[in-house]
Amino acid sequence: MSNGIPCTWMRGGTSKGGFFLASDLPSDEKERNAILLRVMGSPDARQIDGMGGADPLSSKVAIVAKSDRENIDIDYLFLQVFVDEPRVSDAQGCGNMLAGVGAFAIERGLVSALDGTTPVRIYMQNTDNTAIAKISTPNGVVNYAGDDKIDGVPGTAAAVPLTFQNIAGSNCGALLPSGNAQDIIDGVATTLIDNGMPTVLLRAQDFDISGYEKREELDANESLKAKLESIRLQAGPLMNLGDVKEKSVPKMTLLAPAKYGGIVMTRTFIPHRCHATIGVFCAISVATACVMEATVAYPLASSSKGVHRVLDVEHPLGATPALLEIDNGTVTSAGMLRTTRKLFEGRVYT
Ligand code: NQM
Repeated sequence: MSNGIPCTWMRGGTSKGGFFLASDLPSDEKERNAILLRVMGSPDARQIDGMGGADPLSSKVAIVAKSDRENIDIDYLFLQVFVDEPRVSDAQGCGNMLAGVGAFAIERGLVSALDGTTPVRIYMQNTDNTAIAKISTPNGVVNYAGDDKIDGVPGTAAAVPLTFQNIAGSNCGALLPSGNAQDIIDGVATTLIDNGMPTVLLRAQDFDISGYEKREELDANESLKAKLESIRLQAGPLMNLGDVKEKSVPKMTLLAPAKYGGIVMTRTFIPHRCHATIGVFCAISVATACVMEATVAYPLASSSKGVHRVLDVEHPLGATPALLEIDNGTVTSAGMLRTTRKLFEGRVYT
């Protein structure tokens, strides 16, 4: 590996990380993970000896390959490289990094671009689900510039609309994996849900916080984090995830009434640090719970109506709009608008 590995650094949604062709990395998982730890500079809280940004949201990897599945263009494997632990996990997907995958695949010649917009059909290996990303490709060339804005990212860029089907139970096997809309854990009412991301929903008020605190304030609240971790470790087996001590799922989302006209306010631990915004699939899971009557989210959520709903899931830096299609009270498909930006292309040295 002394000649380096071809790699593109991209922002995908509100996250950022390294995008690799699968063919440029070893197929042996242990060998691959050792390389990715070196690439990011983990384990080290500052990731000073690597490309990682000392934050779980900028210590992410997308591995992309041409797919041989029917009606699918590319396979996408997401890996979370832990910042201060020597661990690489494929236990979750990532809808933010997903926003960069289509553009990367076109630029690296895995998908032929159309003139205008190119739909890229993506198989998400982590969850065995598919997504369609629509990439702006005027004259058959990827265009990153545009007028769309997502909260948590300065400026504007070209929209990357993402759509998903059948993501209920993506990791847990069922939308409500415990079979209940509410479970009491450590005396606290929770909703355990997976509509794309295993998520534990909790009422902020049950932890004597408002749910409107800043990310830094929550990250410094050790007693809150200890309570959340105790609940998380018990929720793992109830969500069919087994022992989650060393996993980045389930995510822990604290809810409060919306403050800016959205559906609900959130603060999400992923799972040990508070997210700067909220993940794509996590927002979809939260929005889904907001329209299900028996969940802990429902009484806190603003009301919403219709078959096609845009539910603004509020977070520390604004809101993430989850697009839900609802048939007879059941969420049948979901979508989200993201943007992406290519930051750097070259070789990364290990
Ligand atoms: O939920 C962070 C992110 C994510 C995941 C995390 C994500 C999703 O914002 O789909 O995008 O929850 O670890 O990148």
